[in-house]
Amino acid sequence: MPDLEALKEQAAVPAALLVESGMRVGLGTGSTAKYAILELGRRLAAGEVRGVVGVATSDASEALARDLGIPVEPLDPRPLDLAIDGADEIDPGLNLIKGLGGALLREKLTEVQARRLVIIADHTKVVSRLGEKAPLPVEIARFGFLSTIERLRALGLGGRLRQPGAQPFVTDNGNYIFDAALPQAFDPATLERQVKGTLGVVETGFFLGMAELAFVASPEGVREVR
Ligand code: ABF
Repeated sequence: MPDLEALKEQAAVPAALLVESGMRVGLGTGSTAKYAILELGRRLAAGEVRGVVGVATSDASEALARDLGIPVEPLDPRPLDLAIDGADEIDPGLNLIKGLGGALLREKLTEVQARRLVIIADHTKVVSRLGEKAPLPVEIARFGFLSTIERLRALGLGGRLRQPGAQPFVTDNGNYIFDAALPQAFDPATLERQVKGTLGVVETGFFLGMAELAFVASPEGVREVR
């Protein structure tokens, strides 16, 4: 059994090495992105880079960055030089499913503004088609959420409201998440349009055509996927 924590760190470190002085960097969310933030904090503290500013994709990543002394600014309309984030699934064309960590809306808002989106992952995230292992997280408004779920089911999507305990999971934006089970065969771009066009849907976890590069770590080493 490979040590997944070690692999996450091995994927994250080369991505953090892409950060140069003066860059504005999108800081991802999740257990892999955490290692990129840690490495960036280390590089800033060591004086390897200066004047780097982070734009965080979650309250948790913002808190971690601030703890490490990385200045954090809110997202504004200026482009980001680079964003580094994890993913739940990566297909051969670098299309992604994200959002099992619950931060998909802020991630997409941030990463769409990045000149380069670099994904970091261990090898278990690589799939031959999206939906192979993970559901598609869909962020939906709380108001009328049962009606929204009915509309999603009418598109042929199975799945369930994310509810880890007695109450539904609530995102940083105050919304719920419907984890949609994807059909065997579908066109991601078409399904993205249909789901996004559904009343009550705020955003989906499809990140299609956004990533430029992925560092994928396996027991054999770190592979670059472009
Ligand atoms: C975020 O973290 C998400 O988009 C994705 O859901 C998740 C991956 O988390 P981990 O690296 O912990 O597997 O980037």
